[in-house]
Amino acid sequence: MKNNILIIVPTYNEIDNIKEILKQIYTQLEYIEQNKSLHVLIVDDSSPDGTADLVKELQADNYKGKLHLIEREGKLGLGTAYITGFKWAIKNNYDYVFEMDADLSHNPKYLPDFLERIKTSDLVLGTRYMKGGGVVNWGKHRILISKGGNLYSKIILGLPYRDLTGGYKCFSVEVLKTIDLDSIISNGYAFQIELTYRAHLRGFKISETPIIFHDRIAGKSKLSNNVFTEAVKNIILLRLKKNTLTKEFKNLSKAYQTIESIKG
Ligand SMILES: Nc1nc2c(ncn2[C@@H]2O[C@H](COP(=O)(O)OP(=O)(O)O)[C@@H](O)[C@H]2O)c(=O)[nH]1
Ligand SMILES: [Mg+2]
Repeated sequence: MKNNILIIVPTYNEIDNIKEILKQIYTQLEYIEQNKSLHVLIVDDSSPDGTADLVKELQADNYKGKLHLIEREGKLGLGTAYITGFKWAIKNNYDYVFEMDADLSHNPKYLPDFLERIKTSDLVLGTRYMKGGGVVNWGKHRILISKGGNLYSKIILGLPYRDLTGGYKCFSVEVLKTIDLDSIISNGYAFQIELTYRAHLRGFKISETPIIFHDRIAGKSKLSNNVFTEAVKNIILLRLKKNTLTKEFKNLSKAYQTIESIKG
């Protein structure tokens, strides 16, 4: 059976990176396409540097039918960019959905590792803090924020995974269909943690694959201090909502059981 894979890449001012990331993704294509189809969806927030125009050129010239673009009106945040992408992926019947940054921090050479692991799990997390993983070119300050954020969320939410803040992930589409995407509260730094927490509470099998994360060379980071404040607050809010989230899940599985019993 052929699997349809979608890689969602959110962009804001990534004109210096977009061509190269697509080239690297599609270099993996030869390997992957033997039994799968691979498409990329760029979600661009009206980047003033013209990222979307370059994507349109590439759509016409290099990647006909394999490269898709959603343009949003203004910078609306990373989380909602992904939610827009997830809904598009569900509507268009993809089986596996990746999250990947445009700035070459997430090396496409790891795509086959994710695809191997997703065969036996529902969500695969690209993990920096495990054997074989790592971070290159990040200052001490950024490493501290990342490790601190991980430890904080791990303790408060009681999650066993080693890298909760990373944004290189592969979802089986069933996970995205099960999560109530419209009720996600985080848009910035906490978005990745919230998605994993919700998948975990819903009992999905989550596995980890090592990645080496390189800091961007071109363009600027869009992380601002208010996304950290959002993260600190939202992790607590999510913990407080745990019972509601779990109950929602129980109700959902009860509904499924009822449907199954009617069917069967
Ligand atoms: N569509 C969209 N993409 C964004 C937004 N903020 C960041 N991105 C993209 O999300 C990815 C990660 O952002 P980045 O600034 O590299 O974050 P960092 O690696 O944590 O410093 C990059 O591909 C950005 O272009 C946003 O508001 N909207
Ligand atoms: Mg980055």
